[in-house]
Amino acid sequence: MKEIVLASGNAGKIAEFREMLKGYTVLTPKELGIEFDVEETGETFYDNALIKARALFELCGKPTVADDSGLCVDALGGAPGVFSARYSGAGDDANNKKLLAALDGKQDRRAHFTCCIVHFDGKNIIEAVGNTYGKIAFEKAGDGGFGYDPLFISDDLGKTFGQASEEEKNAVSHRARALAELRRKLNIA
Ligand code: ITT
Repeated sequence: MKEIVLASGNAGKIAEFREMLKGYTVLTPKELGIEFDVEETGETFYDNALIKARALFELCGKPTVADDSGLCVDALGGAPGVFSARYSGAGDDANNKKLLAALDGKQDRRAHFTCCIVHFDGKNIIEAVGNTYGKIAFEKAGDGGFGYDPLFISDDLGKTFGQASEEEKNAVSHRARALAELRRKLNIA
């Protein structure tokens, strides 16, 4: 089987990539004994995913795959965007509070999650993008998922990602959609 190295230590992401990339052996830097911690200094999701995929390729010499994702809120000009993880500087709870404060009094609550995946084999770059659309709630609902999930009311599900089961979220999520596009581009049946 072809090997591919995933630039992440996030257990949930690793499981999702393994599930979606059947026919590939998905390895992690940790499994290869590689310390991998790259600063995401890019201005776009694509830049950050490419920075991670290239840096990991330099370290392991095998084809790599990396992703970057985040929440883009229309009324905030697309913020927090690439800064989603670092929005408040103090973790998920504080990020959600900061988002609610930023939208205080605003009626336009439209938002989307984006995920950009880059596959790099030392020569060619393959990019795959997935989006999922919804609205930012006025207060948190549900405690499933992570990050902004309790505030994101999915248009597809009619409830927040925090209220959704893992299967429900994975059926419509930005990451699952980007992975589906990557499968198509890699010709995985
Ligand atoms: P890596 O180690 O793989 O980089 P990460 O948690 O930093 O893991 P991302 O950079 O892809 O992952 O995610 C950036 C942030 O965007 C993440 O910390 C959340 O705040 C937000 N985010 C991304 N996908 C999300 C989702 O499905 N649900 C809720 N929040 C999400």
